[in-house]
Amino acid sequence: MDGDLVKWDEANVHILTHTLHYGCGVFEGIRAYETAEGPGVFRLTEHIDRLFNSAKIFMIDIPFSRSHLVDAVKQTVAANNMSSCYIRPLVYLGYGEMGLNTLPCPVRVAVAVWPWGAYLGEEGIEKGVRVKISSWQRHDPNSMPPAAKGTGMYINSSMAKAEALKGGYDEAVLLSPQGYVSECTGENIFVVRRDQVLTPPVSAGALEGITQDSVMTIARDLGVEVGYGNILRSDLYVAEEAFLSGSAAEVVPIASVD
Ligand code: PPE
Repeated sequence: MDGDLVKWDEANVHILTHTLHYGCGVFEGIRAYETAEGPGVFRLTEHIDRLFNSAKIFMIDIPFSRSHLVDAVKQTVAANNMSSCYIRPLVYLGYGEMGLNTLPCPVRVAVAVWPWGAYLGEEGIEKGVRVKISSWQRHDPNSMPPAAKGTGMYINSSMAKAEALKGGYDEAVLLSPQGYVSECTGENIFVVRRDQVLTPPVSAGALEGITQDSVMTIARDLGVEVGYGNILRSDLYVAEEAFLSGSAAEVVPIASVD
């Protein structure tokens, strides 16, 4: 936290932490995987770059350099002696001044790590997940910036997730205000049709996923036609295959839609 290693039980914040009240903060979700040379953090630099972009969009000045935060992640993983783990860098506005003006708030940075298994369950990976089109819409880009991974933006995801789970589904698919498929609550979505692989762009309200980019790179390497494109709800119904991607979820097949 803010440059020091802090014991789990002592990693606390004040009740008047600004981000707790107003949701203005940015974060990342990263995984470290077991390798022969110890834990390897997957695409760490890209995640830290996206964290800085998110902060820039919200006008939050991170009081550390990119390389400092890259080191902080590596040190936190090493200090916790885990061969693989999930990593959560969080930039938040601390206790200082209340009220909606974020500019006077102290900017605080923490990196937490914990073991996190299959995000959508082992069964999800093996059999695929059942998804539902949410009755909640994804953010309008002029009300919440989809390119930013902002803490408060996830209220939208959490409502869609709870609705889908209560309805007996595993995950929700959100549509943009324009009616295009945007993404899932914490994952990007891909649709396969006529040997073409498509995934929604940021303009449809999707986060520019790093796993999404890895999937596209691997597809291209395999000679598969892949690209960003607008997808309609009906494209999901007639798709030959569909899947979702994310750091926490990894790559998970979609078994059914609605
Ligand atoms: N869309 C959203 C809305 C999203 O939250 C994520 C990651 C993605 C797409 C995929 O992006 P990437 O991880 O770069 O491939 N969601 C993170 C948070 C999950 C959570 O429950 O917390 C994650 O996967 O770490």
